[in-house]
Amino acid sequence: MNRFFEFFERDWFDPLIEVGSSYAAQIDGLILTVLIIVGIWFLAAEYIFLHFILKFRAKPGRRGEYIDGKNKRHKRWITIPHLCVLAFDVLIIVVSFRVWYNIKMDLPEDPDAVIRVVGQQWAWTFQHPGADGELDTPDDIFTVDELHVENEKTYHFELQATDVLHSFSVPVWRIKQDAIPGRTITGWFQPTRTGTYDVQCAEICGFGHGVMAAHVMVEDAETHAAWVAANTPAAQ
Ligand SMILES: [Cu+2]
Repeated sequence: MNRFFEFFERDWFDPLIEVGSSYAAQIDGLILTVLIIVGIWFLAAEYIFLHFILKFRAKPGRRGEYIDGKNKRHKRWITIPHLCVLAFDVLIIVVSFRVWYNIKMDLPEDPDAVIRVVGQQWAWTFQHPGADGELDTPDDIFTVDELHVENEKTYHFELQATDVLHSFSVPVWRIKQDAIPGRTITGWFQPTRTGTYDVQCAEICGFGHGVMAAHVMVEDAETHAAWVAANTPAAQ
């Protein structure tokens, strides 16, 4: 069974959108699984549909027949696909639960750092822990629309919103998490590829929603340490 899951958890979508976090391939695998299952059913249904349209098309001398679906032979056209759909539903639930558990329910212990992400109309504020690795200390680094993280490190994030609903979305990491005023939502990620990537708001949050874009810079250890050193606020 594990080999089955591994097949779907490869970087299949990488040519379309980079796979930039430890769990991005799992999300892609889930999408691919659903796509294949639904795709096969779609093609089968269309094939049968078109086949019957041609087979039973009007012909001179043949009268139309009224089918009420009470006949056992006719009923099978409903019950057999219905049972198959239920079986595939169970498969999708099993596959998605694994992914859901790993990403949303199981928070890795002892993260390398915790960052705070605050959405407001219409910008993202990021609070980085600074050199001491602790949030809410004087050396915290605040940035607007620019998140800096170190590659291959495990992060927890505390997501907040100050005004209305926003949604913290980082496509290359396959993160999309709603931010809700009055609540702190904790999640995690582990970047696996350096570079500059898009952060967007994925929840219509007002007039400026479309321009609520930010960037995440995933840096190697050296570059990140240099950034932290250069941006640490002067001691008071
Ligand atoms: Cu927003």
